[in-house]
Amino acid sequence: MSGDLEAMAQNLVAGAKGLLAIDESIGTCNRRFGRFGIPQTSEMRRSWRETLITTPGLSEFISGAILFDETIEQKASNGTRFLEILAGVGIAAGIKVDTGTVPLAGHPDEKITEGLDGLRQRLERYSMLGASFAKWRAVFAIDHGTPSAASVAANSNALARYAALCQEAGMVPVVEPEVLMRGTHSIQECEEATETVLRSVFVALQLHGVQLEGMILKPNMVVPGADSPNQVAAELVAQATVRCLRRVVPAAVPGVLFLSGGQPGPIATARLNAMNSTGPDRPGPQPWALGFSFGRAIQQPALAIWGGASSERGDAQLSVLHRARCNTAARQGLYEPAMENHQTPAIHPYSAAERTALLA
Ligand code: 5MM
Repeated sequence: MSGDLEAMAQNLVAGAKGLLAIDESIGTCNRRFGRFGIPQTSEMRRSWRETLITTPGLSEFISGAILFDETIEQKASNGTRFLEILAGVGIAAGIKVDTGTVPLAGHPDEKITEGLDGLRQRLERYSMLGASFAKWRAVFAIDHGTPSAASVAANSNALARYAALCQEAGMVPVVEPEVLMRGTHSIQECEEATETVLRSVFVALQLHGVQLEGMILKPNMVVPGADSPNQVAAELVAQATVRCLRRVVPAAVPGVLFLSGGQPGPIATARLNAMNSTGPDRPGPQPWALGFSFGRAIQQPALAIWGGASSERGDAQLSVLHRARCNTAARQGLYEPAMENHQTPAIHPYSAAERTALLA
């Protein structure tokens, strides 16, 4: 068993920090830019990622950033490599290594994630560049008859092969099986599907000899479908999520860092907080750290502020810092919705004096 992997995984969850997912593929990033009329160019994507990773004070709340192949060798406008910037503030660099999803043969409504071909060589390159962890995402939609046993088995096997290759390369695998929020399903249906998927993923991980102490799980929270008429309180999401995880996630796994999956930032934060709080309706302490590896729930408000304009960079960074800070509070059960009111007016989480200090 590699103590290095275990230590690296522990570092990713230490200090109530979490991961910042900025690994959108070109298509996804462009779609998100499109909503705000931001030019869909390589230079704008570089500039946005520069804005995110140069946020002053980010490392107080963020332990690692998940990058994309296009980004990992990019530089800030002053010529400093992104990887150097991250290392300079003690943020670990990760890399998305799946190459996206395609329809699963025989199951045209479902997806299989690709990227295993040549992965050993790609991991070697990313590791040489300085990445210490990697990420692979599998997706499962809840619908009539889905997720099917075939898609669960095929994606679990791919996740396990990816994770084993990562550990062989000395990198921590972040294993991301995502039951999508899209649809009208109930929270119970989500719990059932999530349990089925996670159970299968852990059987595959153990079959492939993946060291559980040296990995991170990045699942969805157990929530009702985005279009379900039966939305529920944060406490219910926390109870269902923790109940589901306790049935299937071995205690040896150091951290469960949730994806946000399209939940608005403050809602994802409140749900995470409920999982980490104690009290009669709250789940209480668990064997693994319960944290965050959010993309949209940290980036979205900031992206709207930035809008592609360098003049808005400072305010966008304050928004990133605010969401990261709220999520770190939620990891400790210390988040209160009133923390959102510190944004004046609606976007600024800090006083004028704090802003000046942060941007200095
Ligand atoms: C589920 O998406 C992951 C977490 O982001 P959210 O918190 O926004 O849900 C995210 O890391 C995702 O895997 C990447 O953005 C890559 O997505 P694409 O669609 O570009 O492969």
